[in-house]
Amino acid sequence: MKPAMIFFAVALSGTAAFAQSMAEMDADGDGVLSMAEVQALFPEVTEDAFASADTDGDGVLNEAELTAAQDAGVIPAN
Ligand SMILES: [Ca+2]
Ligand SMILES: [Ca+2]
Repeated sequence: MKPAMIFFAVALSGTAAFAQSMAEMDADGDGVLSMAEVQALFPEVTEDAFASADTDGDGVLNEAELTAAQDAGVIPAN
């Protein structure tokens, strides 16, 4: 792949660093994070913290909820 094409691919994928972080945390690859997946990396995240991050209450964190929780400092960003 030519360098210009690699740049284009990275630009298309948006925030590459976040995508990698989500992929690393999502152990079963279903695109959302369960509390077990979050706690596997961040044992300090409590059930209450997870619940506050899970704004739609479906029991898992999607990308938007993860980003918001990391911005708010509820879940560590790395
Ligand atoms: Ca998952
Ligand atoms: Ca949720």
